[in-house]
Amino acid sequence: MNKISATIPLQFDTGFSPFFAAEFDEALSWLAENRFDGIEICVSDPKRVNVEELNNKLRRHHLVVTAVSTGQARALEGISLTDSIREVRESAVQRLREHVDLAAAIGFPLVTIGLLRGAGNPGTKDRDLTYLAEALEVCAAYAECRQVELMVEPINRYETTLLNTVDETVAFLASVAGGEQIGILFDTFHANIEEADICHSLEKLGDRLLHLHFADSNRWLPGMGHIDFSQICDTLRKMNYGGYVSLETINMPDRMVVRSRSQTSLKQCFAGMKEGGL
Ligand code: LER
Ligand code: MN
Repeated sequence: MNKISATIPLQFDTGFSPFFAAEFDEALSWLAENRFDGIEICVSDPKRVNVEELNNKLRRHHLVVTAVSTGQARALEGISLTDSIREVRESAVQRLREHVDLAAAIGFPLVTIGLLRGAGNPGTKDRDLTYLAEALEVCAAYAECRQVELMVEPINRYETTLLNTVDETVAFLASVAGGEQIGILFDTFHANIEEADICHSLEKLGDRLLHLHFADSNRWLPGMGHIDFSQICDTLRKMNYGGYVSLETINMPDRMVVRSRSQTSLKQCFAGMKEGGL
């Protein structure tokens, strides 16, 4: 089995976690009790994080931060890397720099570029991608100096017009100065909508794959929809994937079920593999 992690909000609530931000300490105990190795934290404003307190809590629970999720800044404040207003784009780039600084202070987790890139607009796609390339160029250079790795998450067409598939994302990053240093975060929920063959897309990524979000076809826990996770886990083993598998599901049927079934859900994904264990 790969190392496992789950999304937990640090400052503001998210629909992708069975814990509210105010329950952060309870979430850490739950992760430790359920033998998670790490935590993916949703952070909207990194400057307001008490780094010392966070590091102490993580140490007490023997947890590492696997990734810093950045999309809340757009959801809550409306900033994005592709906004039509230059000052707004600049504030999104500045925010991403602050996420990188936070990562450098809490053990160098990966930093996600998900919905902070914006939802895009079919009519302005070329312009939006130019803005995104300009922003990523600045952020990639900043992250490299601080030894922090960035990763772009292909996201399905109903949430953004920008970078829906693995192929599109890899080709786009090849056109960005410094883009070869940016990895890929692969979310099985998005991939189930956009990829012709989930396992083939994973294989093509090879070492470019830095992190995974696990959610089923309906975004419930793995095993509660129709994605074949045993095939995915088998592919990860063949790829010698050494990164984390992180749960990012909605709270269905309700958050107490998500809490009580998370560990079993992940175990079953890996137990279903055809050849041995990870
Ligand atoms: C959004 O759909 C998602 O999957 C998140 O990981 C991105 O912020
Ligand atoms: Mn995701």
